[in-house]
Amino acid sequence: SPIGVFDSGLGGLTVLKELRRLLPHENFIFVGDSARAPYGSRTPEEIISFLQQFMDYFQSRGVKMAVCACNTMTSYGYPLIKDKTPFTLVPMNPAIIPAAKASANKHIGVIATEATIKKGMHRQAAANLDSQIKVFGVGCPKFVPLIETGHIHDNAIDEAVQEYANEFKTSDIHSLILGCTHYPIISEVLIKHFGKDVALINPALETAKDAATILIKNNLLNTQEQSGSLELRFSAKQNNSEKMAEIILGSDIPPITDVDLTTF
Ligand code: DGN
Repeated sequence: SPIGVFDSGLGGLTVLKELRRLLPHENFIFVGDSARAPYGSRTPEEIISFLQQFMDYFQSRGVKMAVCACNTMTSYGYPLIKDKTPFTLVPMNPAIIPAAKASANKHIGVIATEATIKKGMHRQAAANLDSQIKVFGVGCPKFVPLIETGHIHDNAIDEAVQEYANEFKTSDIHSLILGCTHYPIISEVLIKHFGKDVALINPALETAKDAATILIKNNLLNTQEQSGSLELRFSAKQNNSEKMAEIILGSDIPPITDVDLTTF
Protein backbone atom coordinates (compact mmCIF):
# COMPACT_ATOMS: atom_id res chain seq x y z
CA SER A 1 0.00 0.00 0.00
CA PRO A 2 1.05 3.60 -0.60
CA ILE A 3 2.39 6.34 1.68
CA GLY A 4 0.50 9.65 1.89
CA VAL A 5 2.44 12.92 2.01
CA PHE A 6 0.61 16.22 2.49
CA ASP A 7 0.97 19.97 2.98
CA SER A 8 -1.04 23.14 2.55
CA GLY A 9 0.62 23.58 -0.84
CA LEU A 10 3.87 23.10 -2.75
CA GLY A 11 6.16 23.09 0.27
CA GLY A 12 5.58 19.45 1.10
CA LEU A 13 7.23 18.52 -2.20
CA THR A 14 10.59 19.26 -0.56
CA VAL A 15 9.83 16.49 1.96
CA LEU A 16 8.52 14.17 -0.75
CA LYS A 17 11.82 14.64 -2.57
CA GLU A 18 13.84 13.37 0.42
CA LEU A 19 11.37 10.53 1.03
CA ARG A 20 11.70 9.31 -2.57
CA ARG A 21 15.48 9.53 -2.38
CA LEU A 22 15.58 7.44 0.80
CA LEU A 23 12.70 5.07 -0.07
CA PRO A 24 12.86 4.64 -3.88
CA HIS A 25 10.65 1.51 -3.95
CA GLU A 26 7.70 3.06 -2.14
CA ASN A 27 4.52 4.31 -3.85
CA PHE A 28 3.64 7.87 -2.81
CA ILE A 29 0.43 9.90 -2.96
CA PHE A 30 1.13 13.61 -2.51
CA VAL A 31 -1.72 16.01 -1.69
CA GLY A 32 -1.31 19.81 -1.53
CA ASP A 33 -4.26 21.88 -0.28
CA SER A 34 -3.41 24.89 -2.45
CA ALA A 35 -7.08 25.97 -2.52
CA ARG A 36 -6.80 26.92 1.15
CA ALA A 37 -3.10 27.84 1.47
CA PRO A 38 -1.45 29.51 3.28
CA TYR A 39 -2.26 27.81 6.57
CA GLY A 40 0.16 30.04 8.49
CA SER A 41 -2.50 32.67 9.13
CA ARG A 42 -5.39 30.22 9.85
CA THR A 43 -6.87 29.66 13.31
CA PRO A 44 -5.82 26.56 15.26
CA GLU A 45 -9.37 25.17 14.87
CA GLU A 46 -9.19 25.48 11.07
CA ILE A 47 -5.75 23.88 10.91
CA ILE A 48 -6.93 20.93 13.02
CA SER A 49 -10.05 20.38 10.92
CA PHE A 50 -8.02 20.48 7.67
CA LEU A 51 -5.62 17.90 9.14
CA GLN A 52 -8.59 15.66 10.00
CA GLN A 53 -9.79 15.89 6.38
CA PHE A 54 -6.36 14.79 5.14
CA MET A 55 -6.54 11.79 7.50
CA ASP A 56 -10.00 10.80 6.24
CA TYR A 57 -8.88 11.15 2.63
CA PHE A 58 -5.78 9.00 3.17
CA GLN A 59 -7.80 6.40 5.05
CA SER A 60 -10.08 6.14 2.00
CA ARG A 61 -6.94 5.55 -0.09
CA GLY A 62 -5.72 2.73 2.15
CA VAL A 63 -2.29 4.18 2.99
CA LYS A 64 0.06 2.37 5.37
CA MET A 65 1.57 5.63 6.63
CA ALA A 66 1.16 9.38 6.16
CA VAL A 67 3.84 12.05 6.47
CA CYS A 68 2.71 15.49 7.62
CA ALA A 69 5.01 17.63 5.44
CA CYS A 70 3.91 20.84 7.15
CA ASN A 71 5.30 22.33 10.34
CA THR A 72 2.15 24.35 10.97
CA MET A 73 -0.08 21.24 11.05
CA THR A 74 2.60 19.37 13.03
CA SER A 75 2.56 22.15 15.66
CA TYR A 76 -1.18 22.48 16.04
CA GLY A 77 -2.82 19.23 15.01
CA TYR A 78 -0.37 16.37 15.36
CA PRO A 79 -0.35 16.17 19.19
CA LEU A 80 -4.16 16.00 19.20
CA ILE A 81 -4.68 13.23 16.64
CA LYS A 82 -1.48 11.17 16.70
CA ASP A 83 -3.07 8.26 18.59
CA LYS A 84 -6.34 8.34 16.66
CA THR A 85 -5.23 7.58 13.10
CA PRO A 86 -5.58 4.06 11.65
CA PHE A 87 -2.05 4.34 10.19
CA THR A 88 1.17 5.87 11.51
CA LEU A 89 1.31 9.63 11.09
CA VAL A 90 4.87 10.98 10.88
CA PRO A 91 5.28 14.63 11.99
CA MET A 92 7.93 17.10 10.81
CA ASN A 93 11.12 16.56 12.80
CA PRO A 94 12.21 19.92 14.28
CA ALA A 95 15.86 19.09 13.40
CA ILE A 96 17.29 20.58 16.59
CA ILE A 97 20.04 17.93 16.79
CA PRO A 98 21.74 18.76 13.45
CA ALA A 99 21.15 22.47 14.06
CA ALA A 100 22.90 22.30 17.46
CA LYS A 101 25.77 20.29 15.97
CA ALA A 102 26.28 22.96 13.30
CA SER A 103 26.40 25.90 15.74
CA ALA A 104 29.44 26.11 18.07
CA ASN A 105 27.84 28.73 20.35
CA LYS A 106 24.50 26.84 20.34
CA HIS A 107 22.64 29.85 18.99
CA ILE A 108 20.08 28.51 16.53
CA GLY A 109 17.81 30.55 14.26
CA VAL A 110 14.39 29.32 13.15
CA ILE A 111 12.35 30.76 10.30
CA ALA A 112 8.80 29.48 9.89
CA THR A 113 5.20 30.61 9.55
CA GLU A 114 3.95 32.96 12.25
CA ALA A 115 1.71 30.20 13.58
CA THR A 116 4.63 27.76 13.97
CA ILE A 117 6.82 30.34 15.69
CA LYS A 118 3.97 31.28 18.01
CA LYS A 119 3.46 27.65 19.03
CA GLY A 120 7.20 27.27 19.75
CA MET A 121 7.77 23.65 18.69
CA HIS A 122 11.48 24.24 17.98
CA ARG A 123 12.03 26.11 21.23
CA GLN A 124 10.38 23.26 23.13
CA ALA A 125 12.36 20.56 21.34
CA ALA A 126 15.58 22.48 22.08
CA ALA A 127 14.71 22.83 25.77
CA ASN A 128 14.10 19.08 25.97
CA LEU A 129 17.48 18.35 24.38
CA ASP A 130 19.89 20.82 26.00
CA SER A 131 19.08 23.83 28.18
CA GLN A 132 22.12 25.70 26.82
CA ILE A 133 20.70 25.97 23.32
CA LYS A 134 19.33 29.42 22.50
CA VAL A 135 16.58 29.53 19.88
CA PHE A 136 15.82 32.71 17.95
CA GLY A 137 12.58 32.42 15.99
CA VAL A 138 11.23 34.78 13.31
CA GLY A 139 7.87 34.34 11.58
CA CYS A 140 8.11 35.03 7.84
CA PRO A 141 4.56 35.56 6.50
CA LYS A 142 5.77 36.93 3.15
CA PHE A 143 7.57 33.77 2.01
CA VAL A 144 4.78 31.23 1.36
CA PRO A 145 2.58 33.46 -0.86
CA LEU A 146 5.66 34.44 -2.92
CA ILE A 147 6.84 30.84 -3.31
CA GLU A 148 3.34 29.54 -4.14
CA THR A 149 3.14 32.06 -6.98
CA GLY A 150 6.58 31.15 -8.31
CA HIS A 151 8.49 34.27 -7.17
CA ILE A 152 11.62 32.39 -6.20
CA HIS A 153 14.39 34.29 -8.00
CA ASP A 154 13.20 37.91 -8.26
CA ASN A 155 13.41 41.19 -6.33
CA ALA A 156 10.32 40.52 -4.25
CA ILE A 157 11.81 37.42 -2.61
CA ASP A 158 15.21 39.09 -2.32
CA GLU A 159 13.74 42.00 -0.36
CA ALA A 160 11.65 39.75 1.87
CA VAL A 161 14.66 37.59 2.78
CA GLN A 162 16.77 40.69 3.45
CA GLU A 163 14.06 42.04 5.76
CA TYR A 164 13.81 38.85 7.85
CA ALA A 165 17.59 38.29 7.87
CA ASN A 166 17.95 41.75 9.47
CA GLU A 167 15.93 40.54 12.43
CA PHE A 168 18.75 38.10 13.27
CA LYS A 169 21.50 40.79 13.24
CA THR A 170 22.18 40.74 16.99
CA SER A 171 21.55 37.06 17.71
CA ASP A 172 24.88 35.64 16.44
CA ILE A 173 23.34 32.45 15.05
CA HIS A 174 25.44 29.85 13.22
CA SER A 175 22.67 27.57 12.05
CA LEU A 176 19.23 28.30 10.68
CA ILE A 177 16.38 25.77 10.70
CA LEU A 178 14.07 26.05 7.71
CA GLY A 179 10.97 25.52 9.85
CA CYS A 180 8.51 25.64 6.97
CA THR A 181 8.64 23.06 4.19
CA HIS A 182 8.40 25.75 1.51
CA TYR A 183 11.71 27.36 2.44
CA PRO A 184 14.24 24.88 0.96
CA ILE A 185 12.92 26.10 -2.40
CA ILE A 186 14.54 29.52 -1.73
CA SER A 187 17.80 28.16 -0.27
CA GLU A 188 19.95 30.13 -2.71
CA VAL A 189 18.46 33.46 -1.67
CA LEU A 190 18.70 32.51 2.02
CA ILE A 191 22.40 31.64 1.66
CA LYS A 192 23.01 34.95 -0.09
CA HIS A 193 21.54 37.03 2.76
CA PHE A 194 22.44 34.95 5.83
CA GLY A 195 26.02 34.38 4.66
CA LYS A 196 28.17 31.28 4.64
CA ASP A 197 28.75 31.33 8.41
CA VAL A 198 25.15 30.27 8.93
CA ALA A 199 24.45 26.60 8.11
CA LEU A 200 21.00 26.01 6.63
CA ILE A 201 19.25 23.01 8.20
CA ASN A 202 16.52 21.33 6.15
CA PRO A 203 14.30 19.21 8.46
CA ALA A 204 13.02 17.20 5.48
CA LEU A 205 16.09 14.97 5.79
CA GLU A 206 15.44 14.06 9.44
CA THR A 207 11.74 13.60 8.72
CA ALA A 208 12.41 11.20 5.85
CA LYS A 209 14.79 9.24 8.12
CA ASP A 210 12.06 9.03 10.78
CA ALA A 211 9.62 7.64 8.21
CA ALA A 212 12.16 5.05 7.01
CA THR A 213 12.95 3.97 10.58
CA ILE A 214 9.26 3.42 11.36
CA LEU A 215 8.70 1.43 8.14
CA ILE A 216 11.67 -0.81 8.89
CA LYS A 217 10.69 -1.31 12.53
CA ASN A 218 7.13 -2.28 11.61
CA ASN A 219 8.19 -4.46 8.70
CA LEU A 220 6.26 -2.27 6.25
CA LEU A 221 8.93 -1.61 3.61
CA ASN A 222 7.85 -2.26 0.04
CA THR A 223 9.81 -5.22 -1.34
CA GLN A 224 9.03 -4.66 -5.04
CA GLU A 225 12.13 -4.40 -7.24
CA GLN A 226 11.01 -1.60 -9.53
CA SER A 227 10.88 2.08 -8.57
CA GLY A 228 7.78 3.18 -6.71
CA SER A 229 4.94 5.15 -8.30
CA LEU A 230 3.99 8.77 -7.68
CA GLU A 231 0.62 10.53 -7.67
CA LEU A 232 0.50 14.33 -7.36
CA ARG A 233 -2.77 15.99 -6.35
CA PHE A 234 -3.65 19.60 -5.58
CA SER A 235 -6.98 21.01 -4.39
CA ALA A 236 -6.48 23.97 -6.71
CA LYS A 237 -4.18 23.81 -9.68
CA GLN A 238 -2.25 26.99 -10.40
CA ASN A 239 -0.69 27.83 -13.76
CA ASN A 240 2.74 27.17 -12.37
CA SER A 241 2.01 23.93 -10.43
CA GLU A 242 3.67 21.65 -12.98
CA LYS A 243 6.66 23.91 -13.41
CA MET A 244 7.20 24.26 -9.66
CA ALA A 245 6.82 20.50 -9.12
CA GLU A 246 9.43 19.97 -11.81
CA ILE A 247 11.82 22.49 -10.23
CA ILE A 248 11.53 20.80 -6.85
CA LEU A 249 11.33 17.10 -7.80
CA GLY A 250 13.19 16.96 -11.11
CA SER A 251 11.92 16.29 -14.60
CA ASP A 252 10.26 12.91 -14.19
CA ILE A 253 6.90 14.00 -12.76
CA PRO A 254 3.42 12.61 -13.43
CA PRO A 255 0.55 14.84 -14.57
CA ILE A 256 -1.05 16.75 -11.69
CA THR A 257 -4.62 15.78 -10.80
CA ASP A 258 -7.11 17.38 -8.46
CA VAL A 259 -8.66 16.43 -5.14
CA ASP A 260 -11.58 17.81 -3.12
CA LEU A 261 -10.76 17.57 0.57
CA THR A 262 -13.93 19.33 1.67
CA THR A 263 -15.99 16.18 0.90
CA PHE A 264 -14.13 14.29 3.66
N1 DGN B 1 4.66 24.52 4.43
C1 DGN B 1 3.93 24.74 5.64
C2 DGN B 1 4.77 24.56 6.87
O1 DGN B 1 5.75 23.84 6.81
O2 DGN B 1 4.43 25.11 7.90
C3 DGN B 1 3.26 26.06 5.77
C4 DGN B 1 2.64 26.60 4.54
C5 DGN B 1 1.60 27.58 4.82
O3 DGN B 1 0.45 27.30 4.56
N2 DGN B 1 1.88 28.73 5.31
